Amino acid sequence: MDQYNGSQIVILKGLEAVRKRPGMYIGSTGSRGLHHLIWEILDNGIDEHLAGFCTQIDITLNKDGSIEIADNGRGVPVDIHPTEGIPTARVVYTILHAGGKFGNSVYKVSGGLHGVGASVVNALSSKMVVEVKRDGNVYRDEYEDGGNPVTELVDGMLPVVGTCRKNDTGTKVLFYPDGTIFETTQFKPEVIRKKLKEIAFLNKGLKITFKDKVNNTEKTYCEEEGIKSYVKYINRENTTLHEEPIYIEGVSGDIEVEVAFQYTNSFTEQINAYCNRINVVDGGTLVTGFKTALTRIMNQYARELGVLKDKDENFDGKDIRNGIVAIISIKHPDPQFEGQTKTKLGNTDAKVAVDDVFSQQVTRYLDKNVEILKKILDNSMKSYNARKASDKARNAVLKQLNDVDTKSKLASCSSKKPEECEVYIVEGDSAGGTVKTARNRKTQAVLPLRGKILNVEKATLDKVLLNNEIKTMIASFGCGIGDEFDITKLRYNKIIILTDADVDGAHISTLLLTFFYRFMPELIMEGKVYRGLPPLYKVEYETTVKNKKLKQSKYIFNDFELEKFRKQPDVKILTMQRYKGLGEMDANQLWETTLDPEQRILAQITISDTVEADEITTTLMSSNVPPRREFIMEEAQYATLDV
Ligand code: 28F
Repeated sequence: MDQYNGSQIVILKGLEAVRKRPGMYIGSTGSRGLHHLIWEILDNGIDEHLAGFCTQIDITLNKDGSIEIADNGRGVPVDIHPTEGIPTARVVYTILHAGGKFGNSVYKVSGGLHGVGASVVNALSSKMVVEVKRDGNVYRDEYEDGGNPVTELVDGMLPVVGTCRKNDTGTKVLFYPDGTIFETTQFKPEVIRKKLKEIAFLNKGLKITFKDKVNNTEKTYCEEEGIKSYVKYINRENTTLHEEPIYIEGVSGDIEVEVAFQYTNSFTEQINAYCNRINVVDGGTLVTGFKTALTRIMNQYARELGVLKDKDENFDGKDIRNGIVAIISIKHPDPQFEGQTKTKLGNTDAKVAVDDVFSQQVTRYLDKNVEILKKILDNSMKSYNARKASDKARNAVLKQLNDVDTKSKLASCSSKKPEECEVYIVEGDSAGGTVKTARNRKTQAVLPLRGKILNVEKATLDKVLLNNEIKTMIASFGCGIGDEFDITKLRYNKIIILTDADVDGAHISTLLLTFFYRFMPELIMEGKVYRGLPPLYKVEYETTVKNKKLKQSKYIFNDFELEKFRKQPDVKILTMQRYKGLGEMDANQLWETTLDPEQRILAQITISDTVEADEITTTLMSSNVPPRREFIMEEAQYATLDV
């Protein structure tokens, strides 16, 4: 390659680093990481929209597995880059962190916090083609095997492969994810559709068309009402207290603020916050600004209207947000993202700006719409009263917890050292019985669960506390629940969920995980929760070792493993037993496969980033069953194996 000069070598070294440690750049090489490639390229088109130059983005999933993304923005510049000496477009696609996202003033506000750049996508693609329409020309550049340019430059410029009208501009990127890097290269249309929907809500007026050539479908996403439609969409199956979401927009200093919210009759609050279109899952200053303003304003109204009589009486912020669904979206010229996962906004001026814009506009709206105001205050009053009542009830139940008789159900272990103790939560009394026989009595406790535990998704804490299975669990763990939760008091180092590998088992573990996630999230955060993986098969087989035929047996944990085993040369399967449930194993088999710390397989339940956690809970909270099952199956992918 004639352009393979010194700087090109440096460039390829950069991309090489991406190929060596893809996880560092896109999180994983699984399905999530794969889709990240699309989001990266998409982000650049959205940035061009944010800058005011792009109205339409087309995404095509091709039959050959490639993805094509095209926008009608200005087109990536193709001039010779002043310092790199090659076309700017090639710089963008081959130099790590190029693209003008960090500290570059090309884009006033950039959505690309996570945007590690188009070059990363190139590095992880077996082939990539970029086409730029600018100044009436169509320019093209092509790369292979992780970003190696294969297009010969003409007088240092990208070749012109066609012409177009002068005002017809844009960027088109086609790429094939590299099958030697990703565990799967199959894009999931439903994942893409879900993301495009969110993008459409957050980018009012942007038209995004998704063409799925594999399934022959096409859909255009465009939300003229932006985040207001987002709130409507979230509440599409909820009972709302007022017809239309309240929508507020304005500017304070150089910060643009948009808020949409609507009350429902549920007992939860959901506030999704975005800064420059980035979902700040941990909230931060923009959420604080919204909450402070809402609480202050509603308490003022409550007093004015005589809803609150006593001068010193106030609604709690929680009362006022009871049942609220809100989207906050701001645009900030210099966002500071904080926290371990960089998902919390730190700028103090964002708090002031949201408070400022929100309080001005919302009072104007509520002064005119007193009916709605009254409904909100009435709702706050209900929550206020319920909270007072349930505080009492909860304290009573919490006190009672100390007296819960765990003996009748829990088979405890003799050791009192939490670091060596584990508790198996087992589906059903009969399997529970076998586990009790098989276990190591010193360190392994067993808690059989009879039937299904309460579905906690919509229940309040005091309801949850009335459920016997749950009460026993809390009492056995010893660390309390909710606000009173104290992980240092946990009696076990591992909590191991053991269910049959069928749908019922999956459902039970979903319910358990929902319960942990909602009321004892630290258990999961601290990596205390595991799922035991009992084997599916036991095979007896014949194999040849040093010219001698040997009979051996082996446990196999899934169908994939079985297929692999079958294909092995030199192995002749003699008998095969399929375990339909834990109940079919005797104590010895159960010990060998599922209990013995030396041999068992445990999947640690991890919620590594809060985004995932949030999505999972939402999925879990939805009332249709299929997505939940999918969660259980999918989630095993993320689980780390600890053999
Ligand atoms: C399918 C994905 O990537 N669209 C893009 C632009 C437009 C400009 C640009 C992109 C300039 C200095 C890098 C054009 N004219 N869609 C896309 N559209 N990048 S990516 O500039 C890149 C920066 O360093 C653009 C004037 N300014 C910017």
